[in-house]
Amino acid sequence: ERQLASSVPKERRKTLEAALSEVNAWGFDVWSVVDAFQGDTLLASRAIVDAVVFEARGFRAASASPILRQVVSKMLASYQDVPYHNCLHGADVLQAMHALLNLAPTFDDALDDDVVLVTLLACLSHDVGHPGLTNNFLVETGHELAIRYNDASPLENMHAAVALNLAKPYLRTRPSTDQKQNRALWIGLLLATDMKEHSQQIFELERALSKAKERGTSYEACTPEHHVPCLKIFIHACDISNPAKPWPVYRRWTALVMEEFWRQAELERERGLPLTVPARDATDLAQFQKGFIAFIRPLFAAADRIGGVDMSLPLERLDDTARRWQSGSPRAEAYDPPVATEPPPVSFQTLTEPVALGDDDVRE
Ligand code: 8BR
Ligand code: ZN
Ligand code: ZN
Repeated sequence: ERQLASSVPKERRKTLEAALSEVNAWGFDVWSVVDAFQGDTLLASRAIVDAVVFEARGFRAASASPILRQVVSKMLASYQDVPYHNCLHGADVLQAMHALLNLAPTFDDALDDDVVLVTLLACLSHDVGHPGLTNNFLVETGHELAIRYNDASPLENMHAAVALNLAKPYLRTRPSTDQKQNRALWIGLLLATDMKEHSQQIFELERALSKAKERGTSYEACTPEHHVPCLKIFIHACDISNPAKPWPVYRRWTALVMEEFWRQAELERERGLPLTVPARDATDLAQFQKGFIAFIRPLFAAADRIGGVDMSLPLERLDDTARRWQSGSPRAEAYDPPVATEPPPVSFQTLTEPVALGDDDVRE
């Protein structure tokens, strides 16, 4: 099955097999797969997606399989080559979703196969075309994406539009009522990855949890009406789950997320804009990460209170990560980020029907 393994030198094949054998676990190390492919993130991402979707989840039996493979390839290829928001992040969120569903087996079993597959593909595609710049930057600079989406979550709207366009060949293999439902689910999941919705998502979940408690019951993931709300919580949790992963895995993601921020800060500086992200020469990494972890922890804690969902492992990891920053040791263990080469592209051309807005991406 693993044709990909043929592109890996023999001496690294064992390492790859060993790494992929952990693909069902929350502590899965994406970086060992990347290392086996000698840094080729596209090949590594393909291998991870294949291991989850076609092997662990067994979707190869689906009659749509060749179409599905093609859709997966196009999604991976539609990511840009930016430090953090590249195809590996998409594959990572897909694997995290698979692992989180494994930690919620009754919920997993209650979901239709169709829903699980759409959810995994939504994870894979949730940041397609990401230019490595924040919504805030796109809006402040009048980027073509901000113009197209009227300053309203331009990234997430673009991810959803591009992803659903690429998904058409797969969706068409389904009966027409499923097509509509699948499309709605996919869009809903992608828009739920908007950080702007973070606090509202927690607020609504906590309200649902306490309402159930007042009634003397618990809020159960398996209840059919709760499937979609829970999947939205799950995709958002997976999207920001790096600090809830083992330290060495988290540390490499953090180097990349910071590199992307630093490049944006350089662009902001060049344009004389106020800095909205930390600058390379002025980042208190421990402080920044502790702040981020404190911000995201309530989501994992609330999700843990959903009946049929076990967030204790992610929560333990999250607390472990926070403790490591607290104790001040991380500097010694710091992962050296890759040296900055080129700034990220500021233009965007993946959409099939670009809006004619003139040649300038960005107002000077
Ligand atoms: P996206 O991946 O959909 O962009 O949303 C998650 C956001 O959370 C990232 O853009 C990034 O701003 C933030 N984030 C993540 Br993920 N990990 C982070 C980290 N270790 N430190 C700070 N921010 C982080
Ligand atoms: Zn995103
Ligand atoms: Zn993301």
